Amino acid sequence: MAGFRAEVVKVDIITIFPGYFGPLGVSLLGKAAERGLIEFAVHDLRSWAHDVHRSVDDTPFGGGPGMVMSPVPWGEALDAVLGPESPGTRLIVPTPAGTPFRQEMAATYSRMEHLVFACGRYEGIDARFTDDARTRVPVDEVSVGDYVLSGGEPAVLVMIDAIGRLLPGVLGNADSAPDDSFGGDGGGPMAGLLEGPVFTRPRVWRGREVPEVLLSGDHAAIARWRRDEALRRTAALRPDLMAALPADTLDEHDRRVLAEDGFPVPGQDMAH
Ligand code: JFH
Repeated sequence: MAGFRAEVVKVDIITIFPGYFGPLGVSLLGKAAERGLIEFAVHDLRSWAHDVHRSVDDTPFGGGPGMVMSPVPWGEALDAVLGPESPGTRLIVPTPAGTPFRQEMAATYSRMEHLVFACGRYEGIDARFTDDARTRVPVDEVSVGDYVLSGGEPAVLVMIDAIGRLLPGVLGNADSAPDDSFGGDGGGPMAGLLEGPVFTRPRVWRGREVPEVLLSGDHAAIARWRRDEALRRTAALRPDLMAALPADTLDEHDRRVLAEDGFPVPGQDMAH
């Protein structure tokens, strides 16, 4: 399976708010769908409801606030969108109690041929739905951040955006987002760091000048400056990312930049 890429990624989305996914027809993803690189199908969960009111929720066993989504329509909806055999298929269920969604997961998903997103509402979906689904397809319960949304829909838009821009041909690039290998989300020299500031014309705007080094044409000096800025910003805003850097990621220059700005230097003995 290594190096395999489907020529088109099929994306099924199950939701009680199909209208929420209008944005998939716009911008980068809309263009990608027009060009046949990605195929979206949005399904109304209520079409698998059984009563006249097309209800999909019920009161929680054990008590507590709100309502819980019934596994009954969810099970039938999944049956309908899953093919007979499904290697290369993944069911992704947004939840505030899931694995944090990260760039590497976006990259993994961008290499799959079939993604199914299950958007819950209310207090979530009856847990037996994912338990049952796992017997047929790999299931990821995923969180897009430590805050509580009103449902899975905005999380799915976020994930599909991150996945979509990694598909070959979706950005202006011939290959998949090659510039990312020089940024924080690839395997390049800036891996694991936040990006520093970026600039364009005019060279002076409201009295603010673009940093001289960026006009110098000295590519080594520019790369060094960008790394310094990335290090400073990451140390200031994301101590968790600094702590996660592999020990051999920081060279002597990096350590001096951090120490000069008064930031803790990872892996350095602070005792003396
Ligand atoms: C979703 C909702 C659970 C219960 C204490 C904290 C939460 C409201 C489906 C993802 C991220 C979501 C998300 C994803 C799917 C659903 C609303 C769920 C609770 C107990 C309240 C329903 C939320 N990253 N954030 N939110 N909800 N409480």
